[in-house]
Amino acid sequence: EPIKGHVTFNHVTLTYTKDDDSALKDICFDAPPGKVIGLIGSTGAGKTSITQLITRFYEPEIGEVLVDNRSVKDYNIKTLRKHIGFVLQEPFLFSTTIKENIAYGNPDVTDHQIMDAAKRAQAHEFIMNLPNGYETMLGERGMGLSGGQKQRIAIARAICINPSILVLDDATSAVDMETEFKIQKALKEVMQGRTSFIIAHRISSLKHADEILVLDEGQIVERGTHDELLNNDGQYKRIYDI
Ligand code: DCP
Ligand code: MG
Repeated sequence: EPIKGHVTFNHVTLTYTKDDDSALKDICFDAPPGKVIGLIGSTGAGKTSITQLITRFYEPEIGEVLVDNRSVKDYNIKTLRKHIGFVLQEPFLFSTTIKENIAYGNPDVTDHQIMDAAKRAQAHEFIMNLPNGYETMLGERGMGLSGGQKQRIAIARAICINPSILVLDDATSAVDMETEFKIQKALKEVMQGRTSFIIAHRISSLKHADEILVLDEGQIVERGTHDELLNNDGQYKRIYDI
């Protein structure tokens, strides 16, 4: 049956290795379908770990992770993962054609849908400017494309997969401003109607989120909208002022 994409964390604690401190401590939040959750905090704070619990790459030591009010443990893992799309800072690309890269994970997709996804991902134009267009062969890990172009291919793929839950892990770092603008536009398109988790170091990428969770050493130290957090005069405000 379809997944609406309602994600709930109930007192989640995650420990990677027994001797280490917990990477996540008592994390609670509720992300209703279609809402945008921003995750911010210093390196090692636990942002990526949160998203990897949704896909069950890891299991919490304490607490539970729910999708549509049902524990992720009760899902068939393949079914669950089919509904969750990832756009990562270092997108996963294969040495095959651009077309195959966009269609990856979605064998039933048509050429028309591939092109439509690429247009929405702000990728169609640069693809058409390549000598072989959609048939252009990529090298290992997408060699031949810039970081921003690879990201837009990954966004086009996510649009084709049509996931209910979307994770954007640091998707716009390390690109110039014009490219960032194009990627932001593409992301807005792919986030449409999906529960989205935006992980960012820069506040500009997540200030429109419905709720922002500020993480520090595995704990949520502040939460709220951009405006609420600026009024708090806490860690978020300090990141903003830098
Ligand atoms: N960790 C670990 N083993 C893993 C992954 C993470 O021991 N397989 C540890 C490293 C950090 C903590 O867990 O101490 C949280 O790691 P995250 O990757 O979740 O942290 P962030 O995503 O917030 O960091 P960054 O901004 O660098 O991506
Ligand atoms: Mg991370």
